[in-house]
Amino acid sequence: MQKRVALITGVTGQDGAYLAEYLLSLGYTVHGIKRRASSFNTSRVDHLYKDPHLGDVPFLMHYGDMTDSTNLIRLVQQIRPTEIYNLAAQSHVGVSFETPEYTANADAVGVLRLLEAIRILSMEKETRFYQASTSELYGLVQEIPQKETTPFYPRSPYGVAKLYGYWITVNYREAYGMFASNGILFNHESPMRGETFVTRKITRAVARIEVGLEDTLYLGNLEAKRDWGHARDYVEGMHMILQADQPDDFVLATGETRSVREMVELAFNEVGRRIEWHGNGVDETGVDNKSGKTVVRIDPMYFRPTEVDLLVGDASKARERLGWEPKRSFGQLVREMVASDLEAAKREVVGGRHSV
Ligand code: NDP
Ligand code: GDR
Repeated sequence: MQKRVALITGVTGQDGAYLAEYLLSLGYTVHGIKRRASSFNTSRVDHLYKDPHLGDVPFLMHYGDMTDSTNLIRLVQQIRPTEIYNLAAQSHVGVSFETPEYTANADAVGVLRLLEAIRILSMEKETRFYQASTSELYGLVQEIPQKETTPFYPRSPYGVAKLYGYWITVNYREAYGMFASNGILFNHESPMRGETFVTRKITRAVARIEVGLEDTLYLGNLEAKRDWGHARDYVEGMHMILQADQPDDFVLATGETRSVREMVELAFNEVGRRIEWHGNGVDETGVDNKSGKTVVRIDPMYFRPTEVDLLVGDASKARERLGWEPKRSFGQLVREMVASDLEAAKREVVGGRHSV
């Protein structure tokens, strides 16, 4: 059998790390692109990495950037991957309002650069391409639940950039016969989720409040509803999408939706605290029944100029054609995230950096 070689852009991110681990477990050689930073930024994949000086290692990392086509062409030429997973992106919706041009460069034109690299190198027939598309494409609610045929109406510079990424992937598939597929993934989380996304921000704050490192969790819109799954289930879906007989576009989702408010309540419940809500709008507060203290407050800074109110996905196509189904429940996800953050918070306390 032909050696399977994967190239993952965004390997240092949440999904990149889980996907690298999964593909290595299947016997792939995995190459990842990491960005140059002034400090170490590979903590999510350090456990997979072995010094290449030791000999033939299955996991290698290369410096690169989605904004540099010379770099992307050279890497694709050197690695000659059989599968490319394009996960690299400025992935924070809120931040995309602050850095719209950079977001478009990395998240939209970056996709084009990679597809062109495949084409310039005449690798259309040997390389399969996965594009990390998103439920943010649906944006303003047009249909519930959202599926592959639901019209798109993105609501942020991030969503608009990802819309280009989605369509350029479809276009290169149709124009050049490339095996290029979109995974339209609804939100997926884990203990490795970035600390500024709302689920991780909540579970981390719950843990730090519990051990006395912090007093208050500041949030924006509590009413937004999301379809939250577990990242481990979703990276397996990405791999399945590239193993299909034909390239195509697939929604991956749990089919359940919950508000940010419900997420807050559930996370605090994990440490035995029940939240009672008082007041309205930006003056609303969450008081915990254990301490009697206000532990949740609203900060208007976290509201977005345009919001996506409700996401809930229908993954029937992926279930029927790929046999994909999420295995982990929302309750399990929240429990795992709170437990992991609690362990980290306790280590910080024991480490003596804080007196509590
Ligand atoms: P993360 O933000 O955790 O990871 C993003 C990765 O992209 C990081 O490795 C980051 O590097 C890298 N990156 C950012 N900009 C560049 C650039 N210009 N050049 C090279 N690399 C870059 O995101 P997730 O793992 O959560 O998501 C993976 C992909 O899936 C993203 O494209 C995201 O938009 C998309 N997506 C995510 C969903 C989710 O719920 N998680 C749902 C649907 C889609 P660094 O570590 O240096 O910052
Ligand atoms: P999202 O995730 O925008 O859905 O994008 P995020 O966790 O950032 O927001 C979810 C919802 O929570 C509301 N919210 C807050 N969000 C953040 N980050 N911080 C807060 O303090 C806060 N308070 C309320 C938001 O307004 C929003 O409604 C994620 C990213 O991973 C994208 O890359 C991916 O494409 C989509 O999921 C699917």
